[in-house]
Amino acid sequence: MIRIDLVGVAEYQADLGPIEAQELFAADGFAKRQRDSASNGFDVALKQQEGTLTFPNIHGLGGMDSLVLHMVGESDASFELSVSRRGADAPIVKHRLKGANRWRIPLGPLGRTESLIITVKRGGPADWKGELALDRISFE
Ligand SMILES: [Ca+2]
Repeated sequence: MIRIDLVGVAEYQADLGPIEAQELFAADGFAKRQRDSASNGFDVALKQQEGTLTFPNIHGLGGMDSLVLHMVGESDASFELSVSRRGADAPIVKHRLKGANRWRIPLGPLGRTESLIITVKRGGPADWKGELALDRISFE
């Protein structure tokens, strides 16, 4: 796929294909990491107990209702995932998940443009050993 960058900084186009996690607008607790097996050669790895990733102004979401997370990591790493709209107090969803996987997270009907914050929190001290990273996100 040829990716044509039609949007500027802090703007994403969800209907053109997956959004690379390393193209995030802002991150806290995550670090960009080079990885040959990752989509486009990079992912973002969680370096602390908890981290957030901000993707503002995601366009092209009309008719979509789910976020798909392409995670990388240990199969037994458990974590809490929450997805929020930027500026909102309460998350749209909060789930306990386990393992690196492709997770499809139902969010309910999305507006044409959304600004989302993804929060990942490790399950506990035992989960510190496992690596946990996000390669890319997409919407369905
Ligand atoms: Ca990637």
